[in-house]
Amino acid sequence: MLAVLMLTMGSLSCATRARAEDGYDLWLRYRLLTPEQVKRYRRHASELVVDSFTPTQIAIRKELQRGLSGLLGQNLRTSDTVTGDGAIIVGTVSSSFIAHLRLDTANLGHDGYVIRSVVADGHTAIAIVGNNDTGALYGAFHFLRLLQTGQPIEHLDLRESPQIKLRVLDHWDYLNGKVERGYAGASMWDWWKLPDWRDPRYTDYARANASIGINGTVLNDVTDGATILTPFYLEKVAALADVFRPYGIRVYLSIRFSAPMEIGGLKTADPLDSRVQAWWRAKADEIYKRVPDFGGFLVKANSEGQPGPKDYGRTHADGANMLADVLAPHGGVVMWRAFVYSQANPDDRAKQAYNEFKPLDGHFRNNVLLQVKNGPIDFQPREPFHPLFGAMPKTALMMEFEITKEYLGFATHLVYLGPLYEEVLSSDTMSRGKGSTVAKVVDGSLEGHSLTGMAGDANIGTDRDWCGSDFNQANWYVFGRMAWDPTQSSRALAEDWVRMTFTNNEAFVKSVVAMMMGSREAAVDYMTPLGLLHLMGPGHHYGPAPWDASESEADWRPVYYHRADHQGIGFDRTRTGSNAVAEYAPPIATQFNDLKQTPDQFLLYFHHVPWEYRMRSGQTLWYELVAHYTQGVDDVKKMRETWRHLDGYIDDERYQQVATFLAIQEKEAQWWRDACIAYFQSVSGLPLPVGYAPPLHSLRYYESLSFLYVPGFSSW
Ligand code: GCV
Repeated sequence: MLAVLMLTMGSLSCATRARAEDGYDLWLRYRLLTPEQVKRYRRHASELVVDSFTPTQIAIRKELQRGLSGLLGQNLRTSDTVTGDGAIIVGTVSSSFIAHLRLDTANLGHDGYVIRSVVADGHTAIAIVGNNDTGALYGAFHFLRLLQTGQPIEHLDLRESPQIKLRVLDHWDYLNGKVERGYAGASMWDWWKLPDWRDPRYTDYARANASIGINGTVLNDVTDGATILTPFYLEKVAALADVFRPYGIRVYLSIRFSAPMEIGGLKTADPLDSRVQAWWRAKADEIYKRVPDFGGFLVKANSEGQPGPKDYGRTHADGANMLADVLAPHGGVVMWRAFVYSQANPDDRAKQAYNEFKPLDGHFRNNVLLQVKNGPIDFQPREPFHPLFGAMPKTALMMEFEITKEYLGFATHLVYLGPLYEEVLSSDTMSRGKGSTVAKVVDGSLEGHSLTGMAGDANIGTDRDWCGSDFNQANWYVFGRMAWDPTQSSRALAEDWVRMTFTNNEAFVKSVVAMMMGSREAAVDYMTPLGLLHLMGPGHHYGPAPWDASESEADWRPVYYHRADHQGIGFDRTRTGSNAVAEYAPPIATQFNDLKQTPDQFLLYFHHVPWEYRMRSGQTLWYELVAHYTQGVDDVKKMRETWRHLDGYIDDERYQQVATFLAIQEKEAQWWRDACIAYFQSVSGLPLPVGYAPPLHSLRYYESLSFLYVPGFSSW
């Protein structure tokens, strides 16, 4: 009997462990620390002192209890006074209990916090004090992170406040449950069961976001239609807002510009029409009645077939301002997307958003943010920064990054996006002299804007691990942390994430961080090196198709972008070409205009270059192209090798999945390399450089591949 019981208990604990390590817990795993750490930390975490019972304070308490009991293996006493050494005191600057500690909390900033080692009532304690409840929540998560990553907590004196005001996830989720460019299952929002059933996953989603400072969520896709604005759905939206509120997260909605016609019975959506304005005003009032802290609207207008103000001969500013006016009395904002280009316009697609919006600088209301993608084309593995950054000083520009890996290998490729975000944010626009970085445009400091924002197109779905792979979680994580402070190092954030998600084992951390940091460059190399971009398969964007000219529109075709011919390759955007360089500040324009000064990584983005051109390395362009493609594949092989050596450091389930996904990545990297080399060789007519293996298959084979039901493509 005892044996049976032991067996059952054994398999139970295995089952529990397996379930617990399926990635659901993200970076909030709170597993028991080492005995030495537990001993060291327990002295500082014996009781939890709180004096308020707001929903956020209750959430803080729950999180600290959950975190500390997991990490330290002991439950915390809760009390309203300090009874001995080792108390953790949590509150806000407005609490009299906190005031009594006499901490310097001046100029803490909205949602800021301090974490200080203090003496309270004669006992040593740690005070976590927020400027408001949400700040205290952020402080609590920061405190837990210190323990999770093995930091000393003996003499704490930390002070933090977000550098960017709106830190938002944009979900490209449809009401029918699909997720555009989603590789992690279906939409998390179970619209059908809402508002009654509030899946506990919504709370865990809010916890995860709050732990990295995200304070807004746009629930639906920018092309989702108008139905979300009907009362039936607004009631459901309100239920989600209720779940997220204690975690400091506001809900926003993507709206369709033609909603007054689609669900309002009007004959027009002209923003200057008074009936249209009245309809939106009433709609805004209705929303705020249900969701008093509603954040506002996200709008994709006159872009890729979406309706917009230009349908009525009005400008983007007319459209945005009309919506801004109805939201302003409630404190809401409009996030108006600058991702516009038109196939009717023969000009270089890279120039079109700038040409459209630059003249509108200074024409937007002060509750409008112009949401600009990081690069001028569309979230490619590498693009130069968008020329609108630094070019519209009188407009609040918010950054839009893509977290979901539409162009970077979907769920399976290990590509850590921190270096991409960091590269863009640290780019110098030179718009106000040296040091005018994109980060300073986005955090408002360069041009004196207080309304600031950063949006990330989410990679989250119903998959148990949320993001389709364990390593994709790092991209959600790094987005949030960089939105909090856009000057942070992607390496340091990768390290935090690895420690919290896997283990503090130094050998593991070192190897995995190095692997993550090199992963984006590897993907650039095996997909689109030397400034190439947009070489992927049509529509679904899966795999290589540099030959493809099947898309209906010229600027959806890879051949539009690489322009390879017998002489050379690349898009001439110099002054004698499309002159896209002129959209950058003069010193940058001069640099990019000059073939010799253009960094290799942007070479073929700005120049059409002969195949035999001598690169900085002394090798020809053709040689370098083949070398980069090959390097990308070799780097993935090295990543697999690194991972092979890490067997045993973490749970088997996550280990095996990463190992298998890396094998997929190697296979697909090889495919990218071979297909691209086969195609470009067919155009250049040049022999492969000595020492480089020929593609595994013929060009015809690669061209013959076609794929149905690729995930994330909404048109199936
Ligand atoms: C939401 C790219 C993507 C689309 C996306 C669009 C956008 O074109 O492929 O899926 O649509 O960007 O950002 O609006």
